[in-house]
Amino acid sequence: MSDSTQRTKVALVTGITGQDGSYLTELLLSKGYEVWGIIRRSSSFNTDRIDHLYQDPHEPNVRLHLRYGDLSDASSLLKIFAEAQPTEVYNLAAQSHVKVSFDIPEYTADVTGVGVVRILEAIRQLNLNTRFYQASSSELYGKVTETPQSETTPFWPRSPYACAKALGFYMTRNYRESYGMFAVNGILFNHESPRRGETFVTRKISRAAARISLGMQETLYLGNLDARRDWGFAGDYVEAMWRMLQVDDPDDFVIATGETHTVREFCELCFQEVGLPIEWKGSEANEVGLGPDGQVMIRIDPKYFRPAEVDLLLGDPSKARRLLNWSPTVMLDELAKMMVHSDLDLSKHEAIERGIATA
Ligand code: NAP
Ligand code: F7E
Repeated sequence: MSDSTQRTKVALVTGITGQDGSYLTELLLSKGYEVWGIIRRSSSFNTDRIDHLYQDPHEPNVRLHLRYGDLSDASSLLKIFAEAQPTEVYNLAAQSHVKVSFDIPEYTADVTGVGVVRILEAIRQLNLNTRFYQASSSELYGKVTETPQSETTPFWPRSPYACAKALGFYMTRNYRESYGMFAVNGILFNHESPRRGETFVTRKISRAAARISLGMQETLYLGNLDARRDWGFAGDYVEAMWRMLQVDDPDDFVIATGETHTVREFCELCFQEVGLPIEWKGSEANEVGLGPDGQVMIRIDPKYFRPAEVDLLLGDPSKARRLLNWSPTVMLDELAKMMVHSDLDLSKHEAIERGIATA
């Protein structure tokens, strides 16, 4: 394939309505790209995160185009890819919740795994001169065999989600090797933001800390407090995705902060930020997080435990630092503050709307 950097930049983003899709689209539009986004049909609006980027399709010089499609439907993908003629494709769409993947394993395998094959085939069959980014995940390391984890660490997936991502990872690499496609895997460790879905643990915690401090919620129920994650900021990580498609030689990269922290520590940071330092009492399923007046703010609910857990993730981003000149700008302290303050604003706004507070 010839060098796509010679042509007008046209990016196609799947999962554009998600956390990363929204930040990536902002970045690409700021760099002058024309962006095509695939949204899936839903019975209610699912475009909250990109509404601020909406452009009237009837206006001249529109640079954001949205089309309905689904990763489970090859025909919709072929049609949109043929219309957009992208020079860069970012596959961010997925059933991305690890715990949910145990409940809907077949659907997760289809969308998160086979969906990647459908995209690679669309690119191949249409003979598109494009560069392809696959959203691979640190969940691939699962039951880790070494720490920190790098591009050479073996995979040991621990959930249907991770197994589906393994298919996507190897298919991406295989199309690179088989057809000379510019196809890369970003092995991204957890990344969060005020736009993170509310059922992922960081957002669940920042939102609860805000609401408990405002008297809008009594208790936060969590699962495993001792899981360790390498959490970064989504805004930093979409920059790395873009950089991966600008290098001369396609390759796979770990993107991480190089620090690991427990869920428990993230709770402490968020509740401290709203003036409710936590005292932990008890153990295992009976452990509770008490507030300054002895009130129970956090309880354990075993329904949030996973059939198989990923205990420890810590990434080594040195290859990305060296070859992409990428490094994280936001570490955990600042990330927790950013998320809590955003959730305080949202919760205050909601309280005013519901008539339980005044402006
Ligand atoms: P997210 O917020 O859950 O967004 C997922 C996106 O995929 C949403 O736009 C969703 O649409 C879309 N989607 C789901 N099923 C689809 C289908 N069948 N067809 C088309 N679109 C579909 O995820 P994220 O945090 O932005 O993550 C982006 C990607 O990176 C995902 O592939 C995720 O697995 C991967 N990843 C994430 C992390 C992380 O820490 N965030 C780390 C490593 C890898 P709706 O808005 O309609 O639901
Ligand atoms: O869980 C523990 C849970 O759901 C983190 C996805 O973006 O990152 C994400 O996957 C940890 C786990 O993220 C609750 O057991 C405790 O150990 O926020 P999470 P995840 O599973 O790491 C990877 C890199 C991806 O690729 C995924 O797409 O927190 N935990 N209590 C809890 N988790 C949740 N969700 N809810 C709890 O109540």
